[in-house]
Amino acid sequence: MLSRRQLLSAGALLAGATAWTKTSAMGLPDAAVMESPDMQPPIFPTSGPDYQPVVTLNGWTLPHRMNNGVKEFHLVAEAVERELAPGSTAYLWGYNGQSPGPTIEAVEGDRVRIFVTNKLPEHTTVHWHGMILPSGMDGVTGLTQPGIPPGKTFVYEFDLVKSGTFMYHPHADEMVQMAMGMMGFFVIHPKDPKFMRVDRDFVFLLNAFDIEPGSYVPRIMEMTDFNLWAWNSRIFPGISHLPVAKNDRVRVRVGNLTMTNHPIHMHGYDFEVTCTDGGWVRPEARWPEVSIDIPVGAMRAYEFDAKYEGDWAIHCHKSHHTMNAMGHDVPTLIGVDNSKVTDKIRRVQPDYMAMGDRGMADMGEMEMPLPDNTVPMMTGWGQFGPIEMGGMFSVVKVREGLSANDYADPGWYKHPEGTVAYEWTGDVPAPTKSGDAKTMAPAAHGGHGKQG
Ligand SMILES: [Cu+2]
Repeated sequence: MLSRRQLLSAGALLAGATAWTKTSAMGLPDAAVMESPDMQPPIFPTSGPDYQPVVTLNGWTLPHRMNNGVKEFHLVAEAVERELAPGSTAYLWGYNGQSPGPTIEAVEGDRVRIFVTNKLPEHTTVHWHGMILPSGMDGVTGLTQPGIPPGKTFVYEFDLVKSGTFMYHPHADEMVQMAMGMMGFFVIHPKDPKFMRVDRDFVFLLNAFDIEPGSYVPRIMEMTDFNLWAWNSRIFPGISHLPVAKNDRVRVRVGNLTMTNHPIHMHGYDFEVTCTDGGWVRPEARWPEVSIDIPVGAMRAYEFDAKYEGDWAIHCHKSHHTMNAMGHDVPTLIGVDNSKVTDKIRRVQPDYMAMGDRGMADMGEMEMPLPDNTVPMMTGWGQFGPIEMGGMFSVVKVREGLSANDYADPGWYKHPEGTVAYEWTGDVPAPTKSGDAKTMAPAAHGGHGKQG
């Protein structure tokens, strides 16, 4: 009944990972299915106003078809297997083969018709968060429509009256369905191709799961103590890097559908919030930031000119949110001498390792036996050693000479000589190009910091 085949979509080959559920025989647009958790290339417009398409971290854009001037999309709500990071898979609910669902992209002024097929075991709806539309298209079970029963397809149809960044998610058994990973982005590009144009435009959703180490299904009743903090249902080191060409104008759009706020911090730059899910921020209303708190149920987009090359960390600044599954009831052992009790425990459990008496950094490089389907609490390697992160962490890689729309990983940054922190061995530091090391030392100038 459901035949899947590979095909070219909108001129872009999606890494051989898109299949389709053939429903066109029934008059519905085919439903594309993504089988890969990798970041897919952007889909450029082939008709209508030009725009710079977004790139979804570890995600993809839903292809559409034109039908008498209406853009038609087909979302399928269904159970999915989502790889959170290599070595860890979760059994979630999502759309078209993945959680989150595909990003929907269209243009201000478009009319869209979105078919939603429900393959879940219970009813669902789709709410179009932040969008201006007829009340009956708002997707709230009971209030604006009956739930879409299992096996049925409903149609949402409306005009896109304003550009911006929006989200979609169920408004039906919301606690369960969002805890299971049902959400996606809806980006409406401005009709004027020059308005708010950028060179690279990244989108990702913040989401959180409570999955016991060794198991696969989130605990849907959890309210606060989540153990997996994810971007687009991925955890570090499974999150895509953000490759950027030097001097690109870059936008990063971050939506929060978790149960708590997340201060997203990016190193190396200051930037300005240019869009919320309420709309574009006027230039005179913007202010500089280096961390942007993303409130619950909200979206913030920020922009910067990629002037500074390097490998710049981007992460949630809540330090527990850059950890993978961990026990929160582990006692603090800093300064405790474990050696005697360790000897005793090893008599019955020879693999036992005492942890935490010097801090937890040892976790970053150790190979400890873990339950199946579980990645270490802090992990990932950079060119200088273990990165000791997990959860909501990635790297913005700003490089000279990346070609436009090249999103391949450029590898680690080659730091110019003399620009990496180093161990002091008692030698007099050599003068650097930007000034004499001795005259730059504040002490030499009584703190005035004049440069020579
Ligand atoms: Cu956070």
